[in-house]
Amino acid sequence: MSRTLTPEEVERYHRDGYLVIEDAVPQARLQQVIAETEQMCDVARTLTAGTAMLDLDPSHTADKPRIRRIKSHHEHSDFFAEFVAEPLIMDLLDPLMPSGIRLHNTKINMKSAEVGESVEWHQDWAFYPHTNDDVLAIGIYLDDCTEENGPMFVVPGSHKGPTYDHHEHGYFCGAIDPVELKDELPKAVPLMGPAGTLTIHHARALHGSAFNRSGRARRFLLQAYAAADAWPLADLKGGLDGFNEKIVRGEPTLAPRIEPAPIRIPLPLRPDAVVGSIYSNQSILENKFFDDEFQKQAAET
Ligand SMILES: O=C(O)CCC(=O)C(=O)O
Repeated sequence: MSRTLTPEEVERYHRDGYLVIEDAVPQARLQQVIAETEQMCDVARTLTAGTAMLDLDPSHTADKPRIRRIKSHHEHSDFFAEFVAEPLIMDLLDPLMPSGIRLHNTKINMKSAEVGESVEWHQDWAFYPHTNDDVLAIGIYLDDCTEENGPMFVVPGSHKGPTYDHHEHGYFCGAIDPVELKDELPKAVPLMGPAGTLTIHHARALHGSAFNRSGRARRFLLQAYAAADAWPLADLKGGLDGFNEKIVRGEPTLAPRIEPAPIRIPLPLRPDAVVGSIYSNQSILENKFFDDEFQKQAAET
């Protein structure tokens, strides 16, 4: 049984730039999502290098498979091709995107037990600016998520602030120098909950997440959506037909809505940038917040 957001939740989303909805995904549906995710990971036992679907952790071996991310899960699975238009997700998002909803991208961040990779602070908006900022991502925790296994943190209200520089050495790296964020990061809150918890975060919201050094995995399915009348400024992957095929609710439009929001262009790319790997692309950031040395220096200053 699906539901839409309450007026109170809509107000909170607009104020804070994020929501956490526990028990949003019924257990039976969640188990299907988990089973499909695990099936997609089976192939990792035969791999020594990443593929278009799987981003592997540097510690991966065939005996001990360690996957960092399933990239674009909807492109590799019939189940997920349908799940991007899951009514329970669409009904929740309806009041936030009344002009219709277009899928932007999908991924499942796996955060394996003991080695789960951190994600440095960033704004999704810096990767894909649009003509208006009705752009967001839903996340579904596939495992119980607590302080110990690397929850995603969000800075409340940051979706109304600046769009930060996500470049290092002149190249787009998809991460912000934490020195720029020293007044913002103390306000960050962890988004946690039992498996089946659904999160929504605004594309301009500052967010990131720490390593998972615990003994429990923290798998997090993410699906990003834009309002049907928000057009990307940087590229139109797949031409007009491909773009329109991504409408998951409502109708396509040739009349983009333009509303001012601060933007930056996610270019130039580093010559060796890895498509779909935020981990690899963020690696050139000199000051890493989710790094013991940086934390130590920050505490001393
Ligand atoms: O997995 C996480 O906690 C952070 C996800 C994220 O921000 C991303 O993959 O862009």
